[in-house]
Amino acid sequence: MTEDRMKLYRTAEGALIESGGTIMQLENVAWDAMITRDDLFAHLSHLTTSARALPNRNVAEFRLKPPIGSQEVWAAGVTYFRSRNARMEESKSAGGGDFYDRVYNAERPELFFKGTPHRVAGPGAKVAIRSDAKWSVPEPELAVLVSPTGKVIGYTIGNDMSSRDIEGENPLYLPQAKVYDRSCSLGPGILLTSTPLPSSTEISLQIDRGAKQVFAGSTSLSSMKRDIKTLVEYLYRDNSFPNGCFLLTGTGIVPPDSFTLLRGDEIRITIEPIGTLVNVVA
Ligand code: DO4
Ligand code: MG
Repeated sequence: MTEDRMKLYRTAEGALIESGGTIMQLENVAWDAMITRDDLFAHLSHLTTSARALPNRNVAEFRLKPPIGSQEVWAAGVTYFRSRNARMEESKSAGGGDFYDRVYNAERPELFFKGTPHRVAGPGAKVAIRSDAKWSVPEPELAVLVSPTGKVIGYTIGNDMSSRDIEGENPLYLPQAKVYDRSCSLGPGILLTSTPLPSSTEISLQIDRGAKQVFAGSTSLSSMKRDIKTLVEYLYRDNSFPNGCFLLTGTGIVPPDSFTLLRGDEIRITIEPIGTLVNVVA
């Protein structure tokens, strides 16, 4: 029977497919060439017929790498009402941030450059907060893998680490608040499905400090104001991605204003059909 979903992992031991509860190893895979195929789902379904099955093995036994090759990472912003409100609040001293309300309601979405592969941390790796920031948060987001032709071919979890005080001081500081070493994490793998993810899909965030949980929250894709296809359409308008790209689709979970990340905090982001992305703050 053909599965209607499978997961693809990039590991230090090679590429793996998880399908129907079985892990299979792919031999001699060129990651970039593979994950930029428009027919990735069909291609992997085909590969599973000849791939080497690894019975009784668990993905957690492998050294997972971020599922990115040479793609750029981009992000959408203010796609949830919660994010609009939080940005307006944080930028009060910079004039009230009515531009966040305007972009929330505008036809054109906010899209910004988030990073290059070397700035991206993988599952279990360290993410960073800026040394000159006083107010840092993770942003748990659904990330989509988009092919060079603009087709959404897979889903993963993204963490858009952000410096809220820098972003709130002046909107022109956004690139500094958003783009720095280890400011993004992706993983644990790429979910491939024969149909788009349902709007009931939940995203949850848990932050632990030592043995204590210091924040937990959740949202669902149904609270996202924008449609993913339209975000991609805007991103690809007059803009080419020869190796495809990853697009983070915005956060709907924002910890209270009194919260900032500290070194050593463990961030767990779960999107049920994809898995859990765990990172510790460096
Ligand atoms: O404009 C600020 C960034 C918004 C963002 O990253 C988000 O809503 O997720
Ligand atoms: Mg974000």
